[in-house]
Amino acid sequence: MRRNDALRTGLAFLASVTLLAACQSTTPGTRPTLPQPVPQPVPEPALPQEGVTTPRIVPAPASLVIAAGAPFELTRASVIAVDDNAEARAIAETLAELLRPAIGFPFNVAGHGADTARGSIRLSLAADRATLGDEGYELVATSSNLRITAYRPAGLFRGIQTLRQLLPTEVESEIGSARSVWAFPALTIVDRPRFAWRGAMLDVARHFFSVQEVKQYIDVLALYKLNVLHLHLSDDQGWRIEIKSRPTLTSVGAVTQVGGGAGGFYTQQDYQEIVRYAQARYITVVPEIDMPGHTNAALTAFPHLSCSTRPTAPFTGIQVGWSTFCVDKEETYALVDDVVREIAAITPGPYFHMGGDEVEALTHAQYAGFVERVQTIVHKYGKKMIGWEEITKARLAPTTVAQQWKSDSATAALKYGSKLVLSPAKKVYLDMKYTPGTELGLTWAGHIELRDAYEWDPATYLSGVSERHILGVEAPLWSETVRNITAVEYMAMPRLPAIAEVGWSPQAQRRWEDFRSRLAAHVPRWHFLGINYYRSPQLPW
Ligand code: NGO
Repeated sequence: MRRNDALRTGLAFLASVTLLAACQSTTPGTRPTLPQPVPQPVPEPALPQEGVTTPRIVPAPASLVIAAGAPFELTRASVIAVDDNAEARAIAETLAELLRPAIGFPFNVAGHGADTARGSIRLSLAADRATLGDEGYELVATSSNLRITAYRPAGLFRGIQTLRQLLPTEVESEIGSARSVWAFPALTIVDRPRFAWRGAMLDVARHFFSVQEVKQYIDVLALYKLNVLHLHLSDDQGWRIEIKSRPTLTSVGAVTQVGGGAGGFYTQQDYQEIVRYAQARYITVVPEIDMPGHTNAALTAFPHLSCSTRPTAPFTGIQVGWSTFCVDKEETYALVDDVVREIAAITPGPYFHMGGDEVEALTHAQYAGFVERVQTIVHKYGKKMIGWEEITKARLAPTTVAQQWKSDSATAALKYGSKLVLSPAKKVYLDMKYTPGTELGLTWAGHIELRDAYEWDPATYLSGVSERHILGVEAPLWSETVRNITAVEYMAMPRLPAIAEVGWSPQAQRRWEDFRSRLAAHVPRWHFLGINYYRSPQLPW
């Protein structure tokens, strides 16, 4: 039968909805039977058949033009041809591993010169495509083949996420799908991110998350082209990373968490495993050691460095602002030096996050002096510093980044030539409840439904702060009420893809109505991937 080239928006959407109806979102808190959803055969639309899916890409590409002519279709003979470049080849293998289980075709990875059959995929690095930037790519699909071109390997990796989303959702299944046609319209996409920093923060201090759980979160970040994983590695309730020169930080400081559970910590080897897993997905890990406040766990190991208003003891509550290092003691800086040195040595990314938020027990001068000394230590170990917006009380280096979260105080960073990462709590704090009825989460910054997380423009959010001052956006997920990865996903999905689009897509391209219908088509994908989510009434189910 000849293929009808017209887009079948309605039919593709109908197929998604049918699949959706067969599944239910899971309540947070436990991970019951979700991880291996039973792939439901998607009923093929009656007429015209074909199974050519409509592009529903999140984040929206900078430019997408559907071409006339027959669709692109994968075939049993499709190969993945790739440049003679180790990184590009690894990306090609990643793509082949994604496609094989569901589709069942061999998808051999071949050299660039390979004589590629119809339906083949070619991944190329092009030195003359600098305009695509580090993460941009061009994807051209025709009835004969598909080509992804990038200037850097990261661009190829982002490009294969787009390809993944162009294919029917069953591509995410780990077992063979009944689908016979794997096709989407001929098109050209030219895409690159709006902001260089598109992050997600996970608080592993209030509740500890295993390496496996962090990897699961990284998988979600990768699908939505996020490129920074900020790990909040210490707080009053727990110190979560091994420091070999200071073993008591973990033997004493990691033993509990909010609510009194067992806590835990990453060995340096564990941390490096997370870093490598993220790196393979072109995601930079930014480690945070929060100081001088939020340090009770460290102070249980080094009580003589405590200038807190209450005695140090394991803390399992959620009150903030009361703990602090003695910033006037030299020994404090020796501890900070050891910590920064060891973490910097196992962190390939350029940043070290010093926290710096919510210090109520120090004077302005004491606080600013501390931040400036930590900044010097961070530089000594070859990293740039980032800290929460309070650090703008200190004299910052131009390379230091201030992370806005609650007010416009971050704008003080601009006078030092520093840039901002925007994490406005009212928009992107993933620990805020969606509605008053949400079981998990806090409410101090309000309720954040999907639309709230989506409808804002970083370039107009703070007066006096324009696009060029902004390095990017980041969605923190504080874990006072969030105990495991299923609960993390419940709070992150569907808001995290919304924030990913805020960070990636040109503002002029973003429309709420369009976004919500694109995102709704992703939900069956989450079912296949075993990703939990909140069933927002704002999505067209
Ligand atoms: C604040 C606070 C955190 C809390 C969080 C809860 C910042 C930067 N400091 O954000 O310690 O966990 O709110 O929403």
